[in-house]
Amino acid sequence: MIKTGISTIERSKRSGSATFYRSLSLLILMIMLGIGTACKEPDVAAPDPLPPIPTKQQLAWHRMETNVFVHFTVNTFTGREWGFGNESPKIFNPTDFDPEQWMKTFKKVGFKGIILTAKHHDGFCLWPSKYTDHDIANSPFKNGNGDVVQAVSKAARKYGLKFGIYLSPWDRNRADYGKPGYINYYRNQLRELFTNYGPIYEMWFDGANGGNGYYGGANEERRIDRKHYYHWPKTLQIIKDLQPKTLLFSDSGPDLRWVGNENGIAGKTNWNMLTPDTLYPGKAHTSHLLRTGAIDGSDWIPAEVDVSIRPGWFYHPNEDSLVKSPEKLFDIYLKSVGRGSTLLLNVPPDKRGLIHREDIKALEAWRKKIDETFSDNLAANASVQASSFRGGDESFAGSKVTDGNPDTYWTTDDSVKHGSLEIDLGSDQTIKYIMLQEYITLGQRVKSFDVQIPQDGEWKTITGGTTIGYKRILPLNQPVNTSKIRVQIKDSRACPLISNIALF
Ligand code: FUL
Repeated sequence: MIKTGISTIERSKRSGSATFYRSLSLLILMIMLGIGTACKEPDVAAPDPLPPIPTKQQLAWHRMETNVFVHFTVNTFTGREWGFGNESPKIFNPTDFDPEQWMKTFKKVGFKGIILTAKHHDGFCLWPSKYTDHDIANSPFKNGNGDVVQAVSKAARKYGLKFGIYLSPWDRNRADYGKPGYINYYRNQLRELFTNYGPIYEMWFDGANGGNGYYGGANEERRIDRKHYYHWPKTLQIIKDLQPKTLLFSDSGPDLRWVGNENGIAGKTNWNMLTPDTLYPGKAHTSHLLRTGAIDGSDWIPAEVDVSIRPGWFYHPNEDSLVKSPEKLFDIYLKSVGRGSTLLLNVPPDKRGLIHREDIKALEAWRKKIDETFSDNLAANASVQASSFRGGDESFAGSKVTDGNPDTYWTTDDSVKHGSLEIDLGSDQTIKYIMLQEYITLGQRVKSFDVQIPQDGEWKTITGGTTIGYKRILPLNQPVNTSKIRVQIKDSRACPLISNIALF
C-alpha cells in the first residue's frame, strides 16, 4: 500500500486544472493499457505498525493454532515421569514403532506441527549421538540402528506437519552435569540436531533444571545457577546461526513464552508482549506475568499453552482410562486458542511405539466438536455498520470484518481509539460463540471491548473482555436469539484493527 497520507481528491483540488487534465489523460492511458482496478491502491494510508510486531515466523506460528507434543523415551518403558538417569538403554524397544500411524491421526485432527522429546531429563537420546553412549544406538531397537528423531521428522514432513525439537537442558545421566564441561556437550547436541534433521520450526527449552540424579554414578543432588549456567545468549546463537527461522521457546522467550501453567489455560487478558529482562528458564515468580503478558512489553513473545491429554507426559497403561474427554479438550481449546494462544497438546506413544486407541478416540471426537461448532458462521458476508472508518475509505470499512479475508480489516483514523461495529444478520439467529480477530501483523492493540444486542430499545451488553489478539472466542453461558449484534471497542493502544468477527 502507498502511504500518501492525503487523498487524491484533496491533491487534485490543490493543484488545479492542469493536474486534472494530466490525471484524466493518465487515466485514459491506463484504461487503454488494461491497467484497471486490479492495481488500484487505497487512497488512505494504512496505519503504521505499532511496535512490537510479530516476525514472519511468529505470525505463521499464530496461524498454526494447534500443535502436538510427543513425549517418548525410556520412561515409556519404566512407567516413570522423570527418569533418574541410570536407566539402561536396553529397555528402549518399541515393538511396532510407526510414526506414520501417529501422523495420520495428528493430521486428521488438525495439528500443524509436532515437537518431539529428543532427550528428556533422564538423558537418553532418541537419535544416535556422536557425543554419548546413552542413546538409541545402544538399545535393542532395530539392533541399534534405529533413529527415532529421523523417522519422526521424515514422517512429519511426509504428512505436512512442521517438525520441532525438545532437548532437555537438565541431564540426570551425565557425570559432568552442573560443571562447565556439560555445556559443551549440550551445545554439541544442539549442533548435531540442527544440522542433521532438516528445518526445525520450534526449539523447546524446558525450565525444569537441577535436582537429584544418577550423574554418572554420583547419585547426588546438583543445583545450578539457572541464570548463568547455560550462557543462554551464546547457546541460543548456535541455533540462530544454523537455522535462523527456528522459533525459540522457553519460560520467557526470546520468541515464544511459556504460559505459566500446564493445565491448558491462557490468560483472559493475554498480551503477546513481554519485556525479557534476562532469559533463563525456570525464573521464579513469573507465572502471572507469563499468563497475561505485558501491555507495555518491549518484545513480541506470545504464550504457548502446553498440556497433556493424559495425567502424565509419558504413556502409562494405568492412565488409559484417564485420557481427557473430548469435552475437556474442547474447553482447553477455548481457553488456549480461544484466548489468543497456540495450543501444544501432548499425545504420548505407548510401549509399542503407537498412539493408543483411547487417545485417538478422544482426539477425533474433539476435532469433530470443533469443526461442528465453528463450521457455520452466521455472520459470513453480513452487512456491517461501523461508527466510523479510516479516512472514509471503503478498504477499511466495517464490511472487512465479515468478508472472510484475514488480510483485510476495519480500522479508524489514527486519533480514534474506540468505535463500534453493528452487524445485521437479516433475521433472528441463535448465537452461542463470538469469535474476534485482530490484524496482529501491525501489532496488538485492543484493551477492552463489549458485545451487545438490542433489547427494549437499548443495547444490552451480553459479554466482553480485555484483549483480543490473534483470536478470541467468547462462549455465551446462555445462547442469545438476535438479528443484530454490536461489537464495541472501548479502548485500544492505537486505532483498532479488526480483521474478523464470526458468530456461531
Ligand atoms: C516439564 C517437565 O518436567 C515435564 O516432564 C514435561 O516435559 C513438561 C512439558 O515440562 O517442565
